[in-house]
Amino acid sequence: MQVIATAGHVDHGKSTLIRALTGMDPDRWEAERRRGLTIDLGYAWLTLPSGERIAFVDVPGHERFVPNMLAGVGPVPAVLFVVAADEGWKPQSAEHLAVVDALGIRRGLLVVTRSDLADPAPALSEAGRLIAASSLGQVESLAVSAVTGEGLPGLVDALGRLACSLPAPDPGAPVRIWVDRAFSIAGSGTVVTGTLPAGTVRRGDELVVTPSMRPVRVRGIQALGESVEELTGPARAALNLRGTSHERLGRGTALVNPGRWTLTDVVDVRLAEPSSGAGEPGSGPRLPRTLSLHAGAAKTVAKVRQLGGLIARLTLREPIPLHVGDHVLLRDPGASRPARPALPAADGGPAPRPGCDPAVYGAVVLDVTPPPLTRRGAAASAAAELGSWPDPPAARDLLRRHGLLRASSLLAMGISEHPEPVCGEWLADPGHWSGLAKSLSEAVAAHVGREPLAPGLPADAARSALGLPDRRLVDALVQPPLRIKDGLVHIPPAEGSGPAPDLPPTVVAAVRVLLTDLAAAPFASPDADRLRHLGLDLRAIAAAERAGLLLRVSDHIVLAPGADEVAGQILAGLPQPFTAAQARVALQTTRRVAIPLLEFLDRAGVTLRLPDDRRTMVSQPAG
Ligand SMILES: Nc1nc2c(ncn2[C@@H]2O[C@H](COP(=O)(O)OP(=O)(O)OP(=O)(O)O)[C@@H](O)[C@H]2O)c(=O)[nH]1
Ligand SMILES: [Mg+2]
Repeated sequence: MQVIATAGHVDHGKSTLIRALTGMDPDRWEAERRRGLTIDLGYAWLTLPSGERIAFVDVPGHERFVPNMLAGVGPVPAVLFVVAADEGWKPQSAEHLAVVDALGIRRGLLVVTRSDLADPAPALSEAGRLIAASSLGQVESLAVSAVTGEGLPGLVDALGRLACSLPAPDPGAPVRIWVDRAFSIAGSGTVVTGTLPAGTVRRGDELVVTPSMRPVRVRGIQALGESVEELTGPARAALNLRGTSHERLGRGTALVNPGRWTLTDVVDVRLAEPSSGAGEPGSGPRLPRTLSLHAGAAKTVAKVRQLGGLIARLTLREPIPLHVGDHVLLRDPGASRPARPALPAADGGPAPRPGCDPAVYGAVVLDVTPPPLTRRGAAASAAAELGSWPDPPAARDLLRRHGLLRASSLLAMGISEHPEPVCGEWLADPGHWSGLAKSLSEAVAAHVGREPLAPGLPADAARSALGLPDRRLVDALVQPPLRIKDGLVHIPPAEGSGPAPDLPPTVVAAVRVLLTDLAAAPFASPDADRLRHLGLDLRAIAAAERAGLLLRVSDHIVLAPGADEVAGQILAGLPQPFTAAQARVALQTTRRVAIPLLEFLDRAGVTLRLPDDRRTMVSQPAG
């Protein structure tokens, strides 16, 4: 099954066309039939010659009912865009196209109706040009008359081609049925209808109703008037539910797989680029502070905080089940619209994008659980970070922002691919994880300093010192030379360093942490900040040197004992004589360390500085 929504200005013949195609009247209400005006969504379906079935969601064109239109179009992958031959492009043609564009809908047909009343050619070319500039791009277009039947067989063929061209979504995708009607049938109980964009729902499934997250059981499924055991999206579905009354369900609620969606009332989004001429590229449109937010068939109020560039934080009045990468639509219901939409320049200049409707903005969700923006400058740095994310964001991007995430949280954000967990189901950003390892060493060293006689830092204290959400993360962070025993994290004395009885335990602990750093990068001497952080002042360094725990190359450059010999061996491998720059590269260090180290080796008689500032080894090591 495919699901296609209509779109187009009021009275342009959408419902009449659906009736002519399907033989079913999408205007369900007596008031709609009496007034000849669609007020709410209508439903009808058609079986194509190929056997493929198309469910239509017929939307109202009247300006007053745009929210109903949005609920119908929100979850569908394709539209039937209707323009009347005798009226041409009208304000809600423009607004509906802006909606389609903001939602990122990429497939559709242009149908010029009422072609028995006027020459369809001008409407075909005008609408075709405007639609081509939207997310729909070039679409197949044709003229029909629902009254004479002219063009309808061609439309059925075009629908067949459209249906074939639509991507088949993953049948295993998480289920999110956007409810558009809920009622009660005597003898059956609660029934809801809605659009299922992707995934599979089966009889007997347990789903949860958002936003209450109350579980419900699927007692029965109907699709296009027939009972079925299971249904795969895209589809229109009518579900008979156990465990709830229809009053709890209504348009805007959704039925979702438990654990697969994040019910959220704060999201960070990337706004669609403003249309050409409406600002610098990459700079955001100026949005009102409060807008309606539409996602699927749901609607709520969003407070908008623009963080910078195209990035904004939306705070929603009611929570909605969302994934990273979802398209949402923001609309200013109060904005006045031009009586006549912008037309392409008479000189044949580029058509303005339909997004230039002042009242409709598209946005893509980047983060469904964004961290609070409390620090000074947090908004600007969030805008810079999120502005650089790809579309759609991946696990790596979210991990960089959040540091640590459970695989299940990531799944509820809509991301199933992720790196190896660091422990259990915890995933970590590599940079954040090595920072935590460093903080743990420091916390242990500081603890030894405060309580020299204590056997180690309790893992729970380490967890809270590092602000970790789970104690098992402490265990995973403990790596040599740190050890964990009986729930205590400690640093055993380094092998061969021997006892240093005259050194205060704070210094011993700090030096052990330093030596851990140096084990990984032997010539990356800690900088002044790191030394201060560890509480190692000049006196302490001198004492540690006397105890043979450190090699002091200069006042501010300290390395592990023996680093000078290692440096000598590396430098002997260079073509002689060598420059300071060559030495720096060979030692994989910075100028800050290389120059004092070379001077140290000069003083020790290992290297000789030549008049041209190059150096040569004084005595090559044997072998
Ligand atoms: N002559 C002629 N009249 C048509 C044709 N299609 C629709 N109409 C008439 O146009 C009027 C509006 O048709 P609807 O189908 O209700 O239009 P709509 O787009 O569904 O209107 P809303 O749902 O209110 O936005 C009706 O009076 C129809 O009879 C057509 O192909 N030819
Ligand atoms: Mg209608």
